[in-house]
Amino acid sequence: MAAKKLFSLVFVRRDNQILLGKKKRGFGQGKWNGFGGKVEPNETPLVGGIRELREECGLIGTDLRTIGLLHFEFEGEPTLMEVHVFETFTFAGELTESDEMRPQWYDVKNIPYDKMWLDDIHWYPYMLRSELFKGYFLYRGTDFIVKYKIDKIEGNELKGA
Ligand code: 6U4
Repeated sequence: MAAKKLFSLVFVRRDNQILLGKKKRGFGQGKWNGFGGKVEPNETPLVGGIRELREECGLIGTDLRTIGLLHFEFEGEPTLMEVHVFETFTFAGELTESDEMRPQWYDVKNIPYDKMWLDDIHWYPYMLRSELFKGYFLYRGTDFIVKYKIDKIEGNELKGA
């Protein structure tokens, strides 16, 4: 089986808005996304998500809940990316721009899909409805999805993920 790399991805919500950040450097530079990154060896995805959210935009998520699980493969690359997706409707702290991310609130009806990862348009609708989901995407490069699958799931299917 391919080696697996763990990531977390956090979405902060308020009323009909969602907080996105424009990635200023590295993987996915220039794209709008949730906040997150690699899970450190001593962390759970939840702990990593809370840390990355704080590092990248200054907010402390106070009620993160697992909302989805994504797997990404890139043709010709041996590693499978496993991204644990969280939402929080409550938070503390002050929103600040970081070296990595420029945060901005978006109306949920006005998500900038044309400036995001190609897969986002497929699974954000589940996330925005707070429905648990599981997704798999096979990319060729970063601008073409060879195949994908998304399923709505029951909570217990995420246990042990
Ligand atoms: P460094 O550069 O070591 O600080 P780190 O912040 O740990 O990196 P980073 O920024 O590479 O990790 O993490 C990538 C982030 O992008 C994670 O939150 C997962 C997320 N992500 C990766 N592929 C994605 C995709 N296809 N669609 C998406 N989010 C993705 O919406």
